[in-house]
Amino acid sequence: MSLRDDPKLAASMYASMYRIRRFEEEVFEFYKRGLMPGLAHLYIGEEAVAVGACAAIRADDYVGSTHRGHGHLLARGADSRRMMAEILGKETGYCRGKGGSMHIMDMNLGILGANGIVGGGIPIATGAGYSCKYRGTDQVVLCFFGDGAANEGTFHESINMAAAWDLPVVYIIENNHYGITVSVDRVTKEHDLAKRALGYGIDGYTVDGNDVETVYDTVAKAVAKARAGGGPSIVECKTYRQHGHNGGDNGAYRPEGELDAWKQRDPLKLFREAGYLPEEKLREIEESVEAEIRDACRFAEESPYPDASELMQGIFYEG
Ligand SMILES: Cc1ncc(C[n+]2csc(CCOP(=O)(O)OP(=O)(O)O)c2C)c(N)n1
Ligand SMILES: [Mg+2]
Repeated sequence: MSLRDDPKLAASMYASMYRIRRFEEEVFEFYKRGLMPGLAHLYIGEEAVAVGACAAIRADDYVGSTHRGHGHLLARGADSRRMMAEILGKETGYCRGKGGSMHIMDMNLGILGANGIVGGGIPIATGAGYSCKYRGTDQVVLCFFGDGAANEGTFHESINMAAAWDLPVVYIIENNHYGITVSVDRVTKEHDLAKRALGYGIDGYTVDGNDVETVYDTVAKAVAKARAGGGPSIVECKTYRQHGHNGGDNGAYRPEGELDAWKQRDPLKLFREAGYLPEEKLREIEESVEAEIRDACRFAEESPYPDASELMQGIFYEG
């Protein structure tokens, strides 16, 4: 499929990538002003992964996320106002301000939750895949996680089981080349992580994660297979974290020139250069997203914090 033939999809993908970019830039501003409790793990530079992948699934499918989850959630259609309010700890946020950046979830959107435990989302998404199969639906699960998480035990345990049971899960490795300050190349001898799929007897793809069209096409193929009962796949998206691990990390450990080289391949820049949409259309999208993000920031800042009396409410399941 070429995005050139589908300007509506191209426009929605660009809006989504631009929304994530602008949202994250504002999160960083709040962080620097001391208004955001916790850590700011920014998704800047990785937008094409979440947007390409989420465009390939249906409204009733599921998405599992990570500590770097804002982009996944926004790409899935989460409301930027409630997202920003949650990140600032406000009562109008997705979890009434008690989850914060790393625990946002919304089951109405099939979002199984961001997750502060590296690799923790992989078994949860696998369990959701088991649920789809057990219930006899044709739903699928997208499971996002990082190159660092791919070296956790949960990766092996989950994918081995999903493969053996043909569970409808697409495992998306966001290979942004770092786990905190550690380059993936230093801790992993085989740099194409999707090659591990061979060991599980499933399909594996290593793709350019900054090219939204390639991500979309590859994930769509894996989703179609999973939906038809063909079992899981691994899609490794090579991308780059343009900021430090979190807001307090200036990335001084990166080799000189690395960031600049990746900025030349920035996903939004690549989209613009590909010429999927005329320049006026891109500007129109940008203006509308700017207004949305301004509104989300204002909403979040003006919203109240939860009242102290509800401190212990909604913490444990009280079914
Ligand atoms: C089980 C566990 N171990 C360690 C950490 C600390 N930690 C937080 S993020 C991170 C790196 C994760 O790297 P990666 O999976 O590549 O994701 P990225 O941050 O690059 O998106 C680590 C080690 C944690 N949160 N959970
Ligand atoms: Mg990483």
